[in-house]
Amino acid sequence: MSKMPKDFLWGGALAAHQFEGGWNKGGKGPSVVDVMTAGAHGVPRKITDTIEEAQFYPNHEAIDFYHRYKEDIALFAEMGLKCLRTSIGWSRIFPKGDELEPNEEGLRFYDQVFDELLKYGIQPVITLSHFEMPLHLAREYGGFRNRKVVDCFVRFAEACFHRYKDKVKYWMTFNEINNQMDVSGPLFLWTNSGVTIQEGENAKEVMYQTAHHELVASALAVSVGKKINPDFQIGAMVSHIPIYPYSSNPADVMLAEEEMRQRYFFPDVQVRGYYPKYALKEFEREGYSITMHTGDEDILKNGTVDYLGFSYYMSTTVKSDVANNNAGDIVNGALPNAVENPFIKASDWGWSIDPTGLRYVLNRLYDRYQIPLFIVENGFGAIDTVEEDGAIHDQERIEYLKAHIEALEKAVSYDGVDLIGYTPWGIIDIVSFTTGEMKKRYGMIYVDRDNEGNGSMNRSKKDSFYWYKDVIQSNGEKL
Ligand code: BGP
Repeated sequence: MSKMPKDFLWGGALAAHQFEGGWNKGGKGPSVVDVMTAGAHGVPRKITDTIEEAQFYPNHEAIDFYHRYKEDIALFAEMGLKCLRTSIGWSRIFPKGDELEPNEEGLRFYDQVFDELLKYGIQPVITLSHFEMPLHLAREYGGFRNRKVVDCFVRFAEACFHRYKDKVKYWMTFNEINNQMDVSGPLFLWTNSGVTIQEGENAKEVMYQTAHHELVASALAVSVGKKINPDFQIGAMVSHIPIYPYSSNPADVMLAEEEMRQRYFFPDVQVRGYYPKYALKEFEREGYSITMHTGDEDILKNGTVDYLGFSYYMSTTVKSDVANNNAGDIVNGALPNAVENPFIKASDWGWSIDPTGLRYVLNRLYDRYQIPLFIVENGFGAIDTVEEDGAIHDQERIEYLKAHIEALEKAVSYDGVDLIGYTPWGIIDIVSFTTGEMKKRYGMIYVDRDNEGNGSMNRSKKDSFYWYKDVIQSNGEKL
């Protein structure tokens, strides 16, 4: 008897700008990601001023799914995927972002992709904005700091909902909308493309104002979507990294509780439909002046989500009596009191490996929101070795995924959590978002391409490809 519901959505996760390539094909306009240089571990990517055609940008060609989508989707079907989470490139549909009519060629590309997926019985699970925005909106409008961009986003959402209303059921509005809470790190700028903080402005106040516009845009999109197809399931999507207290010292426990507010603020608004009191108290205490229009409260209340999608990679730990010793660490940058957790190991990129944390998070989120959850990212970035015979024995990745699937199965079968599906991140090797590298590989399908863009682009199956195929076929019994 399987622990998992028979209709559990075993899938894989991707994001347009990290694998499609075709950055200027089919009428697509430049996206903010198209001007992001490659970085490295601990070396943040840079956003340049202009697109240098000649200069290699990892996202320009990525793994060329744009031209190879039939081959790749056939491989996903061979794995037995029930769904594929990916995103729609906003600037494929609205090249500049402020046009009134969408780009037909861009819409047609996704028609072809979704039809190919559905041919194999693979459900598209679609994120509207996965760290992407047309460069024009970022540069000329200043991103979501400008309320006018709300209208541009809702127009983009409406065009997608109309076009794909019979092909896509599961949607999400913004990917990891909560990354911006870390206003000190580069994630803030990436998540909030185009937002600039002027001399003397308070970064957090700017962030909350920008966030308000995004939260209104998300809620409006939900309301519009439900009118187009009441069967749509539209979710929020957050990066959820639990924060543990280092000890039973009440100061550590309370610090962890307070820090968790930066993880809960966005889903609190998107799931419940109103600002939590702790945030209003912060605005009052810090003297933040957030411009909200009359009617915004009703928009938020009427645009609550149907499920909560989240990414889970790691946990973090805080200790109340240490100074900021994680400055510059992209993941812990926002946690000035972050310390190593002596009970768990980390990956080569410093991301802690904590499968129990996934069961913990599933319980905390389900208790807090009492709506279905969807793990839309989980994975192990690593350097893979191609053997002489072409085999790729990625046993570490298999162990990581096996342990996390055991944890989610316990949350479902033992704790009673309502979980829709599980889509491991990077089902095929793609460009790493934080570093712009190919060498940080998540895939169960290898792509012959390196950080400099060299390689045949040929695809090959790693050991994890066959392992995951068995997991899906056995509905999670055979791990
Ligand atoms: C999440 C993003 C994904 C993906 C993932 C892995 O935050 O939603 O787009 O990039 O992180 O991160 P990376 O690719 O940097 O290893």
